[in-house]
Amino acid sequence: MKDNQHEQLFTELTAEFEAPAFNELDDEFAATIGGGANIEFYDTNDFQQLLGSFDFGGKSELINNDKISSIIVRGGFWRLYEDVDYEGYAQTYGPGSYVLNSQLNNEVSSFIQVG
Ligand SMILES: [Ca+2]
Repeated sequence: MKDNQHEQLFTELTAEFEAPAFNELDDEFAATIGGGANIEFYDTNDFQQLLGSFDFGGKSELINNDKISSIIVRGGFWRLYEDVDYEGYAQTYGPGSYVLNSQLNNEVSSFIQVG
């Protein structure tokens, strides 16, 4: 990579970091840089390994099935389900930071915004 290309990439990343996160529903990995979305999913229980983030909507079958261990909610209310298609054990989360309980830790397969 030439230096000018590197610089352009850095500029783009900086711009993305400063902009409000807004992600396509089918692109769970688009927002691994930046943060600030309404909900963020993390692989670890300490909010360190970002799996994906969303500003609205939901997914009936997560790409990161059975991986989520902690979440940060900045806006709205979100319901996380143990099974795909919004079935099985579920829990609703409002704004805050949460380590998932043993029934959802590494078990979440779908989620949807409910408020
Ligand atoms: Ca995990």
